[in-house]
Formats: sequence, C-alpha cells, structure tokens
Amino acid sequence: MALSAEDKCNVKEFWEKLGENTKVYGTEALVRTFLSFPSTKTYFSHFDLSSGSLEVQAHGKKVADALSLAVNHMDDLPKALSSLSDLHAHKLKVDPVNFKFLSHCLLVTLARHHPGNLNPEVHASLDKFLSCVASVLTSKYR
Ligand code: HNI
Repeated sequence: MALSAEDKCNVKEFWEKLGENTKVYGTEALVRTFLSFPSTKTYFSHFDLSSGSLEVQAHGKKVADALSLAVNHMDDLPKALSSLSDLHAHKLKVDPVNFKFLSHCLLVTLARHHPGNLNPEVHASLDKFLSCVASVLTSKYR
C-alpha cells in the first residue's frame, strides 16, 4: 500500500503542527501501549517502566525522532529506516503484531492532543503512514 501524494501532504502538514511535542506524544503512546497491551512490556524487561520513568521518556523521544525522520523521507522509507529495520528484525526480533499496537496508541495519542487537526482524511493518511513504517521495520524477518 503506497502513500499517495495527498497522504504525504496530509502527514507532513499534520506533523509540522506537533512541533516540539512529538517526544511527549511518543512517550504517552508508549505508556498507553504498555498498559493496554502488557505483552509488549516483555521487550523492555531491562527498562524501568514505572509511570514517568526517564527511560520511557528517553525511548519515547527516540521513537518520535525516528517518526519525524520517516516523515521527512516518505519517498524512500526503506532507505531512511534501513538500520532501524535491521535492529528490530535481526537483533530485537519484535513480533510484527506489536507494531499495530504501538501504531494504534500513537493515533489515539495524536487524536487526543489534536482533535481539530485529525479529520477523517488526515486520520486515514496517518494510519497508512504508520502502517508503511511498520512494514519497513518488519520487512527483514524473512
Ligand atoms: Ni523500537 C529501539 C523506533 C516499534 C521495541 N525503536 C528503538 C529505537 C528506535 C525505535 C529509534 C532506538 C534505536 C537505537 O537506539 O539505535 N520502534 C521504533 C519505531 C517503531 C518501533 C519508529 C514503530 C513505529 N519497537 C517498536 C515496537 C517494539 C519495539 C512495536 C516492541 C513492542 N525498540 C524496541 C526495543 C528497543 C527499540 C526493545 C531497544 C530499546 C533499548 O534501548 O534497549
């Protein structure tokens, strides 16, 4: 499923509105994922996952920065995310189903903070974008 020119435009415009808050949203999405889908916590057994932990915040920022990078390279996600793809598939071996959980929680978080900007078209484009990112990060399993 490729992103159309309209999808790319919707995602870019929406992302620009988030400004410096992306790291806060990344962290909130992680917290929601760990609470709603507790099996995801097994990948982070070496983390302090208590509410407000600095490790979760630092990781939320890393995820958000990777998504910002992806927003800036929507024309070639496989190249932009190549090393992250190696990491998730070969080293971390994250089961692909978990990407749906995190993507869902990212969308819920963004909708909560930006209800006025997340109209149905932008929602659909963001959903496609997150799905494309997940597809790249899980593409090297086999
Ligand atoms: Ni993910 C590390 C980005 C989904 C488990 N992950 C990273 C890093 C980035 C990142 C960036 C840090 C790399 C580095 O330090 O070099 N992860 C993303 C993105 C998504 C994603 C953009 C999807 C949108 N990761 C997931 C999912 C899981 C996951 C769904 C498991 C539930 N990621 C991890 C783990 C690490 C990780 C585990 C290593 C954490 C650490 O620091 O030890």
